[in-house]
Amino acid sequence: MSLAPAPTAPQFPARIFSGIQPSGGLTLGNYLGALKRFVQKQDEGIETIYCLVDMHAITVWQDPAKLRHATREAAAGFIAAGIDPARSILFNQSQVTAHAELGWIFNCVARMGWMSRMTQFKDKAGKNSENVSLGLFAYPALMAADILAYKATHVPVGEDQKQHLELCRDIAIKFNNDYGVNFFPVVEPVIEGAATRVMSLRDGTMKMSKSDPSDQSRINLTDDADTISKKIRKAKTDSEPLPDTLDGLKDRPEARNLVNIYAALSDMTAAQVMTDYAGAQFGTFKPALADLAVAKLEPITLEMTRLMQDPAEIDRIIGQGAARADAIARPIVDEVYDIVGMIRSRVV
Ligand code: AQP
Repeated sequence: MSLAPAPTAPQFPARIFSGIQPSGGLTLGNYLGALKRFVQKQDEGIETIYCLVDMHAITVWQDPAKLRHATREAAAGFIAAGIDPARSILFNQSQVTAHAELGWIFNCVARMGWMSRMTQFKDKAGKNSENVSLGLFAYPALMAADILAYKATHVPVGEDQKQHLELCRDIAIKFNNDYGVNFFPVVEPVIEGAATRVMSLRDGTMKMSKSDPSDQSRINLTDDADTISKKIRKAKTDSEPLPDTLDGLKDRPEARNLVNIYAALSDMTAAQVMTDYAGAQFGTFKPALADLAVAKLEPITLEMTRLMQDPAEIDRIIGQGAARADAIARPIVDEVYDIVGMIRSRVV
């Protein structure tokens, strides 16, 4: 699929940036909403930069040993899913200081009112908003820095990140206006596919999430074939057969979710799945979905396990990616300092 031009093109050539938090193991939601599409973009030959956003992960408490493990495991997940570190830049955020530096400048561009409207902050903070970290509140400004430190033009994400990308656009526009420049592109979200919002297997109205306390709510990319099958067979559904058309799934979120997952895994549309399974009971549909999920995910899981046996090699790959990312971001952020009026005269 070709990319819609960013509004400020052609000054900004197409460049893709996206990231995933190593705040736990990767889920089927991360795979279908993000990773699978990251690989498609790479294979279309567009310049692709993918980041394990460890600085975002610590906006909520992370045990240091688990964070290190999750970062390596996520890198292994990217590679096992088809990201080629020679063609895409793959690295962890904290190794490229441009992110934190530009993040601070964007903290001074973004407005409190904008940030207060972010639904993900409200969801994650819940009733506890006085007690969560300042970083969790500022998260979308750092996310804008992640993207704009590379002047990325397109950002493939799941549906849940749409509001953060709108804020990224607002930050770019305000920076350009405040300083009278056309420096940052106004990014285009790329939200495509049949599963832009994979829902929990226990509650079709909640997003499948790596931090959901119930492991039964999600499929982890580290789950073995048996576990994947069991989770799908036990997924919450109603007792009606599948209808003939998508319209018939309107008030059946759990059924709709399983159809979407089937469609995304098999590269079909949800409407095509309905045609194939019209009238089918879940006793038929769930085993078919379980077989499909195992066929698609098991090779990834096995390759992740193999890669995780050599953590030093993973560190080497993301270290090399960080050096390549830094070479792009450093001059951009240095130019930002200049635009903002900061003196850069340190003797090196
Ligand atoms: N359920 C989902 N369906 C579709 N896409 C999803 N993504 C995440 N969950 C789903 C997409 O994966 C990318 C990386 O997301 P993230 O891990 O950085 O943050 P998140 O969206 O907050 O994911 P989680 O699993 O819910 O993490 P926690 O529990 O740590 O907050 C994004 O493109 C996202 O859209």
